[in-house]
Amino acid sequence: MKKSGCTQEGEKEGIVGSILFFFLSCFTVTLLKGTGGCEEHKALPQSSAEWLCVLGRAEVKVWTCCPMGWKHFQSSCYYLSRDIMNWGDSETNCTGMGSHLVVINTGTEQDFIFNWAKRTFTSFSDRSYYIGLTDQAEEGQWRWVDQTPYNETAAFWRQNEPSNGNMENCAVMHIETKANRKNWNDIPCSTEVHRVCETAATSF
Ligand SMILES: *[C@@H]1O[C@H](CO)[C@@H](O)[C@H](O)[C@H]1NC(C)=O
Ligand SMILES: *[C@@H]1O[C@H](CO)[C@@H](O)[C@H](O)[C@H]1NC(C)=O
Ligand SMILES: [Ca+2]
Ligand SMILES: [Ca+2]
Repeated sequence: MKKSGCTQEGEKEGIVGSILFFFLSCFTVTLLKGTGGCEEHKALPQSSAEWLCVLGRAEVKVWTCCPMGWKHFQSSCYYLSRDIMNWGDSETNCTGMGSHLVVINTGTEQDFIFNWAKRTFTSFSDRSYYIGLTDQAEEGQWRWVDQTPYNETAAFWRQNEPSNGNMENCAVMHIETKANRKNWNDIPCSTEVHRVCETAATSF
């Protein structure tokens, strides 16, 4: 009952959006939904009660949704934290929100996150963000939290990083105005820094 109600609502919104799309080149709508809603939205963080949905180009007619406060890019939604935590707590916080620490699959994704964090960056102490990459299990064997195979040629380490063997087993993206896209650094996993979480955007 809940499920079909939601599907209908989704379709109705879609139709309204399609009609409005003829008048607006870019139309966004906020869908207000409670926790534990429709099955097709399971990928969204459970704690999120509000989602922001964007209608794709007219010929596609697909709604792509991210939780309120998250940023949509390609097929994912991203969360940039204001607070700081160690790497383990950062990953736990992301999984608690139905996501994981960001897994950077491409240079495009790397550039998007870097430029976004750089725009958000306000002080020198705010310059490190945990990503979902660690070699805690086995020194030198870098692993992504979602089991994506680590690809050396699609890694963006800063010059002379990763640097510190056993002492530094968790990766951050390091933001500085003069930094370029190669900005990863390995640091001690107990260090408290900001984090970037990623979850799949939901389309319907
Ligand atoms: C994650 O951290 C944010 C920011 O501190 C907090 O609002 C949220 O409740 C945390 N979520 C979980 C599941 O720990
Ligand atoms: C590794 O990354 C490079 C550069 O993006 C890409 O060309 C190559 O296909 C990737 N290899 C694998 C196994 O994914
Ligand atoms: Ca990714
Ligand atoms: Ca290092």
